[in-house]
Amino acid sequence: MRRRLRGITRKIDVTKMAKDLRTFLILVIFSAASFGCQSTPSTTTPPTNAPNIVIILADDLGYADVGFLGSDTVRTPHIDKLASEGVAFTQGYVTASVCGPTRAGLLTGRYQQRFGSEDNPAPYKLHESVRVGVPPSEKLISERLKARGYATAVFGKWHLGGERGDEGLMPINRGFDEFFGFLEGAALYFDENNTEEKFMRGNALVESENRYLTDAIGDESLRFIEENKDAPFFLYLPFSSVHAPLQATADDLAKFRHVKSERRRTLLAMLHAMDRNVGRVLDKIETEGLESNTLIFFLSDNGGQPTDNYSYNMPLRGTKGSYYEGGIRVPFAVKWPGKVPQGKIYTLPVSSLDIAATIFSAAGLTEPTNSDDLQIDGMNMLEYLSGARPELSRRYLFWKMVNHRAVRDAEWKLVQHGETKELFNLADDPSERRNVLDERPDVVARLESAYLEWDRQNIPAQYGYDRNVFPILDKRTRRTEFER
Ligand SMILES: [Ca+2]
Repeated sequence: MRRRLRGITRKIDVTKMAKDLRTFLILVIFSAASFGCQSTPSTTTPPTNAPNIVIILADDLGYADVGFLGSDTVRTPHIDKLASEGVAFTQGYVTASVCGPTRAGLLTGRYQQRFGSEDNPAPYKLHESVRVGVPPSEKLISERLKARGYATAVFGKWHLGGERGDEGLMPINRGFDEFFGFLEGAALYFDENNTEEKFMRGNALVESENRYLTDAIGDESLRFIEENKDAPFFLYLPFSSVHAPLQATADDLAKFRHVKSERRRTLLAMLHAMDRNVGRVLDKIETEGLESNTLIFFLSDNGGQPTDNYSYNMPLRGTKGSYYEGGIRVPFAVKWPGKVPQGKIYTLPVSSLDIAATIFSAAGLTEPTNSDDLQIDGMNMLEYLSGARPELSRRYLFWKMVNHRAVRDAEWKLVQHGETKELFNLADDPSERRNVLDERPDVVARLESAYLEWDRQNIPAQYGYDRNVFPILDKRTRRTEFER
């Protein structure tokens, strides 16, 4: 299997970059404050007609690299079909510019800074008692839906804790009935003998895996849907594609022979493989007659990194790891026939935090009749997509990691990288070319005030890579504790 891997060059094809986005769907606008929701008590009986829920998460897929946002070089027909049959967001944001914290926010529906999961799971932590990952005191979507009677599965990349052997933070102990994939931030796409000791099923390492990882995630998904088609299910699909390492099958590479840059060619082949498997999942849902009762989200966890995985973010400025738009604004779409509009392009800013809020509403967890406050930060898409929540235009969105921070409202965005502050008018300047910090001190003061009010509800980051900030080495070691 490894013999099929191809090498790649380091040259960026700038001409192709320029051509990549045929059109840029214009951005605009707005924001509103977070809010809390109430839920009914947990029950093991799902409500009548409880919808199936699918979250498809791409990894490091940049804003420029889907067909539905205008690219004519990628081949993403199935992802594009999903977007065309639902709502495509032109200003869809994630809560972080790197993998782990975005996932922590996504699966809790809360800003990850609320519970200290501000950085990727890392070897250093603040206190001896810290567990590196999303703390068990936070309830994940999977935990809430499982308590509601859903069948639950995650296939792909976890990156929410447990990678050094803390079993309590692994998927199987976080509300998922099934897990196939890996716990870390990246893995080989071909590793037939599991030499990295990353591929797992449940809580155990697998002996061998001869499938290309992206195809294996698709296979597992089809089996899971087949086995659970008669009960509501929650299927979380965090594909590792198109995160490095750049590895594709010979068949997929052959479809992009015309692309000069070998690295860009490999990226496109990896993306095409993910799209093919998205198509398999969508087809399975359709052929089983589940389409009208299945709520599906697609998004990327952060922007592309053109010098690493060769995924592009044009015309946005910045890359993965940055709070410029290219790091945090991502391809994002939702589909639920009859419940969300079909073929709509939505141009107001929305957040990955809204996914949990929408799911809890769809699954009947948000009736205002009980004391279990979900304490989520997102907004229910079903309300704002129907026009029932006009306050979306007054929303603020926030970002924070180490000494980087950002806040945006309807029109403006304040970015702070270290000591450097910049103000951009995103309505006029979506590519963030003109810093107008000195021209609008009134806007700067308002955004800073909103940020500080938000940050007062956060706790210090609990783990990270900087030993000066996080003095305790996480002594856990992985693997040896695992059964094989
Ligand atoms: Ca990522």
